[in-house]
Amino acid sequence: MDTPYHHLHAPPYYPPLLPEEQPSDAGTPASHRKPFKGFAAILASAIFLLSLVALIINQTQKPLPSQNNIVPTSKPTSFSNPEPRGVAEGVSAKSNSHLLRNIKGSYNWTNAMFTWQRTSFHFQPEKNWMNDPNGPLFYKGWYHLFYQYNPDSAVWGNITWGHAVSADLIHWLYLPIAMVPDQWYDINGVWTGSATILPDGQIVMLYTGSTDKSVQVQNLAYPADPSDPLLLDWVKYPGNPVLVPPRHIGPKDFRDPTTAWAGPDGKWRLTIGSKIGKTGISLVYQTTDFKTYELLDEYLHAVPGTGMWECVDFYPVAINGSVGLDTSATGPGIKHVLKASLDDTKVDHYAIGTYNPANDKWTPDNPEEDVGIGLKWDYGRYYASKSFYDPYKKRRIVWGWINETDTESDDLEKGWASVQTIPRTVLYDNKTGSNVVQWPVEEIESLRQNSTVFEEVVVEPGSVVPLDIGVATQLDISAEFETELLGSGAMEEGYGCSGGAIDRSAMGPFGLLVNAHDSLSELTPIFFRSSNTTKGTNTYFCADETRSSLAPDVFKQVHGSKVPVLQGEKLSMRILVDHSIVESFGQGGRTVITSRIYPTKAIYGAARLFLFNNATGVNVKATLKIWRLNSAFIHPFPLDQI
Ligand code: DQQ
Repeated sequence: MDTPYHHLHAPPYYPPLLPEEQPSDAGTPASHRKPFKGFAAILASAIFLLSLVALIINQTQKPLPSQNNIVPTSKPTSFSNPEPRGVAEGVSAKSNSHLLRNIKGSYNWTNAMFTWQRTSFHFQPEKNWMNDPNGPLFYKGWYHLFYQYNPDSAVWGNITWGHAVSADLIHWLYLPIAMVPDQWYDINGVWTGSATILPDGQIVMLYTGSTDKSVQVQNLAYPADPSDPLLLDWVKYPGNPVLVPPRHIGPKDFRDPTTAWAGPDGKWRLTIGSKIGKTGISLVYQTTDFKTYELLDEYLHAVPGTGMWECVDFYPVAINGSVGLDTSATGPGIKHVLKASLDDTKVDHYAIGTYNPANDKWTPDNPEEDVGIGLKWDYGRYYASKSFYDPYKKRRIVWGWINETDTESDDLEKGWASVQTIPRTVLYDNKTGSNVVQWPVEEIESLRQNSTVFEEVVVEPGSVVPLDIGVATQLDISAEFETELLGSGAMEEGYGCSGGAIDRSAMGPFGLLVNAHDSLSELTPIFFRSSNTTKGTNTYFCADETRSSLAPDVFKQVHGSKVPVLQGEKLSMRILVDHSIVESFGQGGRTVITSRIYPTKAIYGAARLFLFNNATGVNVKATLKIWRLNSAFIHPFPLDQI
């Protein structure tokens, strides 16, 4: 349903978002100041006129002066070997070299820039490479996160299971590696897997191993000491592998077992992603003991043209309810979400549908919005997500891997790669009936420090308003927008996110500029754009990375999609800014966009926040509450003290 603009590369030089004037100073908190009117309106009109001039000039011209500040260097880059890492091992591209193939040049990164990119409250290891979240679970008072981890380097390879625990999903403590590739059946990597908690509390961990011959098999592991709340030691079942690829499945197309769910006959089921030709499929197995399995003839589901399905996730959601459901829940009032991570495009897609426990088949509610051809789980840099049911707070929580869009050589230089999203709760959206809503877990609010409120700030067409909150690198922003039509409101077709924040139309774009430099030479717009079409009003929620960094060796895209806005709803967004990660939730989490950005100037004390309105036909009135967020101070578990 979104346009395929994600293939577009940012132009090497770009026009300014708005004219390079000093932004109008209207961003004083509501408690201190009233929204600007008289003088500000004149100023805004002047800015608007200038912006029109700039726009006309930009249509016929050439680079922004600030872009010319980039001094080409002779630093070697990793472009000489564009073969994506991991292909030989039987998984697809795990690096981003395919994205960067057409980008020339490299940037003189400094250690200070790299250090600033590290997050303060998102989970990331102390160093080296991380990818998929694995086997999340809640056990004896601790949330456990395992993750694909290379202990030796900042690039994919030698994959082990990193491990961390937290009592609140925010303050994490690193633990020793849980599993390493040390058996013939996983010597090429302890790959992705999921946990199932049996009714008696036993933990069953199933994971994919890449064997000595790079065949993908499924293995069973369990805690060595179930009385240990930290689950420090893991035992690999001596009878591994418990599953090998069935005859009709490629040896490298069989991975990532899901959490198991119990059927009405008491048997457990689990599903494993694969493909037949170009058709993405999800195989279903039944088991009673997790050691022996029966493969069902029918797939849980298959979608032609979607390619290999990785990291399938499958779980129930309540049609009317505000709590999550255990993976085995079925019955009336329940729908099932099927999510697949599409290896070909590196995008997580999902659909909502009905699961029939009698034949273990799932049918999408809307076949035109089937898995892989409809909704994306997150429209930004996000992949390989995995959910789990939290019995403690009765909620379903999903994790996702935020991957890098810089070069491998830069990752090696900075010594780490990738971050996990803030864990998000997932609920069926019973207002629209067509999507889920994702929302940061409530525990993130424990990091909130002082807040600033801005009430009804008017942002006129073509203007930028600084929000006076000081340094803006760790924020939780909640914003609502109303628009006032100036004129008759023409019909417009065809406007979405793809043109980014400089593509002006009557009713957008408008929103916030995060991680923005005072000069506006670096900024990341998170915005709405509505258009009145012959079929009604369409609204898009978008994030434009194309001006997020002056560095040329970073892949920058415009992300986003249509977002449902119901009668009487105001436009609303929530944004978590954590240094180089921006997680944006549109309309209560109906559309979510994660951005990984690499500013060079808008960092440390120079990172600022602005409102902007680049629409031509509406005034925007914004009301915001902005919290500064504390750091989560993620550090090693003091094992020597227990
Ligand atoms: N990552 C794992 C695989 C999975 C892929 C290997 C998805 O099990 O298919 O690191 O990113």
